[in-house]
Amino acid sequence: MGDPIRVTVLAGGFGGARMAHGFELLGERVALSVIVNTADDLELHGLLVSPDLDTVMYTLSGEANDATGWGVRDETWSAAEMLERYGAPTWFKLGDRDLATHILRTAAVRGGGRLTDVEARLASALGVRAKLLPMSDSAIRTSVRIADGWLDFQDYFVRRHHADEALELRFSGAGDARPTPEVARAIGTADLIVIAPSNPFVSVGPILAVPGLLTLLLNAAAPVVAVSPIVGGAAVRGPAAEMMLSLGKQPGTAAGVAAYYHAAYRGLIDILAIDSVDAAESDAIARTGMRPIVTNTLIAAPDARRALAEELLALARQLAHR
Ligand code: FO1
Repeated sequence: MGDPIRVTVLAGGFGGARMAHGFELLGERVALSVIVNTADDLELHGLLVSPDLDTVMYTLSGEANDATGWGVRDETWSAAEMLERYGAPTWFKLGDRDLATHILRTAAVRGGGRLTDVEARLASALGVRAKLLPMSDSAIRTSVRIADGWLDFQDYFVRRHHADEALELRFSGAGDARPTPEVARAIGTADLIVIAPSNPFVSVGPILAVPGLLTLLLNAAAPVVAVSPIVGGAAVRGPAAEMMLSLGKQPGTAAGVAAYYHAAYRGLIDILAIDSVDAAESDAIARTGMRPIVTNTLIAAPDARRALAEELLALARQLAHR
């Protein structure tokens, strides 16, 4: 059994967590780092909530609520019911078990700790093997401009059910942010870098907007494989296809994903994994300079997640002539 393959996944919430879980399921064969978007984060009832970090952590620990795609399974809502009685906002639901995460994260960060350090403590307490790495330890927050003005991300995404057309994005705080040393190391030492099937605009975009992070990726020795978040003209979940039109100015298709990533991050992506239903788009994708691989990218079931991870691992070995 050779050394573990060092895999670094860039992930948002839903699709990103599932892709990362596929690699976590490969156990000792993989030394996994997951660089997670933190621009969805919000403060609620005085607590710091990091939805994508928590979705990845719960998914990798096997405790995710797969039905909702966020939070913990077998959750109870006593605290939320009490908050409701007090007239506190409850449009963004925090379950009782989930609250424990926010309480400890908030205490650690308010006490001067780094988000990276508290995430490491929480994740290892839940038995997660992977290194869960916030893209940056300083606050970056996504805002979305819709027809009648700017919205905080969760207002757009949850309160208004991402029903508004997204006309522009802003990542406030990005200018002052830097990749953490752990993020830089995870990119610099990787044998394989995977851009998960997350929303290219509001999940992958903020990660690549951290000053210096894109340069680290462009200079990395490892091949960069992206997995299309759009399958058959639609996102598995969320507004990625609609945003591909309104923000990416590309068709909401797998080929549109390739064209957008090529235009926005030229030279970053070596390989784009698309689903079998989009096989006909391979030539259009190849014309962007990315090598298309056609496989099953619908990874709702753990077996499918592991199979896709296996396939990308085999690809990494091939590319590295291991
Ligand atoms: N999404 C919802 O649609 N409704 C919610 O009430 C909600 C609560 C929530 C609590 C914790 C958490 O980690 C995620 C939560 N999400 C909820 C999902 C969240 O908006 C998304 O996971 C990301 O922000 C987008 O990837």
